[in-house]
Amino acid sequence: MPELSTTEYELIYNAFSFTFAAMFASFIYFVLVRNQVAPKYRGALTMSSLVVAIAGYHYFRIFESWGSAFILVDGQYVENPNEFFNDAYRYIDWLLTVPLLVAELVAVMALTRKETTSLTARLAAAAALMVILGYPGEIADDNGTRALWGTLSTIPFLYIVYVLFTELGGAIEKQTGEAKVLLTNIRLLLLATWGFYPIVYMIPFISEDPTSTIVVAVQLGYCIADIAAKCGYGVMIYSIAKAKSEAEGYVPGSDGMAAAAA
Ligand SMILES: *C/C=C(C)/C=C/C=C(C)/C=C/C1=C(C)CCCC1(C)C
Repeated sequence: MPELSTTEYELIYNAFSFTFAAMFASFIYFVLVRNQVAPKYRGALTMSSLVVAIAGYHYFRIFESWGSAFILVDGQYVENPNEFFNDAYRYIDWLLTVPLLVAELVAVMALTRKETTSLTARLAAAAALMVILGYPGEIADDNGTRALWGTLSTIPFLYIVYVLFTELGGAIEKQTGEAKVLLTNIRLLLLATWGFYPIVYMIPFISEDPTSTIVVAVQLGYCIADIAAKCGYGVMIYSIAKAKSEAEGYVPGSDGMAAAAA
């Protein structure tokens, strides 16, 4: 780890703190709006809540790890010899949340059980493989190793994109009204936000020795991407579930009354 100026150190400190707050607030929101959608879409909302809960927990750990990985010496933050900044939290987080994110997209589409199982299994497996293959490159000291694992990780990534535009594309075409528009948009959001991660991953290729600017850019990049890909995406999943519920004539709160009347 290179030395960081107080501004650089604090920028990342605050970015982690903010991302934690965003995950925490999103969790409360997704839990509160869950009953606004028809029962068959609630599974997707539950997955959104799990994603931000898992990510919030990991951001808290990342935040703590950042806090203890540096010590202030003569106005500069230098690496603490007794603690290291643990990047593994981020990858463990992705390993759990990335498969859930693809699963919630499939869930909100309410396809047949067979289609749902097959799509979820393949997309979730590819997502997990992508994260596992990326990790050795992320922690590598040399850019050759980083490039090798990054390339391998791109293979399952491209598979996901392929499925999103072929099979899932076909299923989106069959949807109607507002839900169809929203589903087309969320697919673009997924592509844009997920596409941002490999770009951030490539920042260290700029130079052989990691400079403080590179460290800051990578951490900040991942924070922004995580907020968009988890909180923003979750809000869109909710909009889709809500639009589909309304189109199907669902009235929020009506299931409680139906149960009471029965
Ligand atoms: C909430 C976290 C999300 C949505 C994380 C997504 C991560 C990726 C799409 C990562 C992709 C990568 C590549 C395609 C190649 C380089 C290595 C990775 C793991 C950064």
